[in-house]
Amino acid sequence: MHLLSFIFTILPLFAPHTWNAEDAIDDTPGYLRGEQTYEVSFPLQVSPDSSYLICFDGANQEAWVSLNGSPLGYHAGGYTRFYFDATDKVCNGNNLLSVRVSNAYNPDIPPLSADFTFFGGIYRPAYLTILPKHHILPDGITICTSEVSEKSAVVEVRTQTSLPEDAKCRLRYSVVSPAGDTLRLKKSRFTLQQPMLWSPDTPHLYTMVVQLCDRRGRVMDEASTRFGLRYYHFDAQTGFYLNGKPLKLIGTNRHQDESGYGNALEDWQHERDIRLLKEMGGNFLRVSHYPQARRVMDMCDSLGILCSVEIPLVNAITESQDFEENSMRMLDEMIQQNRNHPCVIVWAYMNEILLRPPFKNHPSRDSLYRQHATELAQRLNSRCKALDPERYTMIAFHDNMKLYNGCAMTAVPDIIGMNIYQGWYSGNFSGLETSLEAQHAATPEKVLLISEYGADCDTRIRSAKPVRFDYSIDHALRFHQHYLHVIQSTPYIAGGAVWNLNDFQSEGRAGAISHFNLKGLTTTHREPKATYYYYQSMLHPDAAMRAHAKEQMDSLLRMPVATEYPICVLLGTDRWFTENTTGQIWQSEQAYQKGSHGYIGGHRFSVQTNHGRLPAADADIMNTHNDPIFQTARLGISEYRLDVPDGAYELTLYFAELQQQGEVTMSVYNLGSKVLDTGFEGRKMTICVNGQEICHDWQPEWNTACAKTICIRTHHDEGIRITLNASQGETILNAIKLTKLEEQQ
Ligand code: GCB
Repeated sequence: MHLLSFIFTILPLFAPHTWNAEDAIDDTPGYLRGEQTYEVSFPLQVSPDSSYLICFDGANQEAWVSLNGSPLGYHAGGYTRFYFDATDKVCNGNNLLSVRVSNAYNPDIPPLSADFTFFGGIYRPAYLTILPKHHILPDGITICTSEVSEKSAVVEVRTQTSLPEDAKCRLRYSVVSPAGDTLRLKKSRFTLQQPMLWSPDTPHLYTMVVQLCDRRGRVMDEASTRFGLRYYHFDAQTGFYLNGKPLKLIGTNRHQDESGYGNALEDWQHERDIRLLKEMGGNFLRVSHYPQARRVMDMCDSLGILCSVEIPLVNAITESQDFEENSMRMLDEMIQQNRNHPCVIVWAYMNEILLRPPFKNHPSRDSLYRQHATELAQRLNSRCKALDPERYTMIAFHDNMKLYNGCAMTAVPDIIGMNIYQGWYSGNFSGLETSLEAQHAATPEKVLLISEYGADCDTRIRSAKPVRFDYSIDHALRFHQHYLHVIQSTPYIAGGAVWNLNDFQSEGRAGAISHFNLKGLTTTHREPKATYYYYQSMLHPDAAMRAHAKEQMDSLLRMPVATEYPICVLLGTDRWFTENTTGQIWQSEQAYQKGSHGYIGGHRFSVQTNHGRLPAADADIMNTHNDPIFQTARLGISEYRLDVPDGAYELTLYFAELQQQGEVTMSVYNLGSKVLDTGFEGRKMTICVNGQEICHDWQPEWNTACAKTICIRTHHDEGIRITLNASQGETILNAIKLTKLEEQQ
């Protein structure tokens, strides 16, 4: 970073912005993936002694930049910084900068597909940097630390400047220690005695200041970078060691978005997230699936969070030269821009790369594709090692390890990252141990780290009988209790990273809150869930904080109590639901018993998938934010009876058709992929309340919330009887609400 002084000016050009903040969470499927143009004009007094750089911290995912009508450059890839030297294009007076940005699918630019929204825009700050004519390049100081121990550390500085290599200039170096002492250095390679080591408990940071001087020793430019000194290694049998001591890596992954902002976050939001992780007691962040804002990495340095950082090769590759070149360039940029951060210990370059192989149904072509993917992994791995021999490398694999062992891809990186969702997408919790043991047996010499694990959880949903895909806090908590225990007690597991720190946007998802992946330990607005407090109660170094976290968790886990009135019931489920706008509690269904209320007859709706049944519809229900009221139902129900005292009532029946006719392809996030014939041929039903017909031969609309309200006066202890009769198919009822009306005196 350039030092703030008379020789350096920054002029903001664009604040973080995305054009998908709203359309990626609305009820209409899809979001704009195409081109938009940004323009800004700015005045300048051009000096011949200055250089003018137009800098972008991130634009997703292709940017064509021009200044005053002439092209400045093009950049592909949405997650790294880039800049263009505009010195010969700026003019005195008004300058017009125009940036065409596209987030359209491009087969040559990763990611091709992934479970997150590909927000378009100049979503990180863009600015004009005015530097001296001869200067140190942005991100131009590289610090290499080797041979670090308690006694000494060898540090080497490399500096890239705007001058030709043979130019007659001098570089001067000085180091400011964490204690604030300045040490002037004669050479770019030097040894520090008794270094103050960096660790999660003592995140000591040094600052390297580099001056670019002319032949007479006059300073032409000055820049600095922070760095830290620590040593570490991974052991395939016993895990991770930092500064000679064992340390289980426990933390989360993180996505860079928030509802209402898309991915155009400000620094305070990045800071808040890393603080949340630290306060939880985490010591590890998998910066996934792409390099993130500078502030994220700075915070990890300052707070002592160890990191892996990766480029966005997710789910699949394209076997083209351009795809490979773009991947390599992303890798170069990631390493160049992040390597001075002492928090970074691992570079990663692929995630679940064989999840969506394009030639699945052509075995010979498929095996060529896998071979190509493995070769690409080898080339990316070699590149990491060539650029930065200090760090470890990792690939995150999905839990079908035979596939990756089979094509020798697991042999490529130093660390095998395993993304495991046993007890969510498949099987049950103990599948975790089975997967780990199998992989440890298959590759005993390899370091294993659980790079992802998590369960979706909507803070509004509770269940006394939790099951996977019910989105309840209760299921998620059990999931995390099991996984954390296994991670902590398995010596050969170097650590684990929860998927995810925060709920994040994934436009194609449908669930309790559609367009979001709900595996966060916090909500999209970063309110901690009970699962967050669980980790804090287990990991925080301070006993009083652990006790406080336990109290917080217990208070969030108190079971809601049904209100006397209104009586609100979800049919076809064990879920309880609390509306967050009104606080209204909806209880789970119960069978009718005299003197109470409940259903008579029928069975629960559930969704048949390729991998078992889901307890609730995987649908984004239109016209409501309270989807869980509509996502379960009782089918074939003949009656709902409420033995209430005589009086005046308002009754609302809630409906949404959950079954589709004909062939349906389910979302892969809800265990689908194949086309299934539902066998459903529609329904027609007639509903009466105490004999009064409220609909005749009617079918609710598919996926659309609908409420039918009537007012009733009951006499002679008749109570309320809702009767449902089908003339075609089965009846359906999703939920009911009964409100007692105030009697007029
Ligand atoms: C994964 C992916 C991640 C998804 C996650 C999920 O394995 O790496 O991108 O978001 O699973 O929740 O399905």
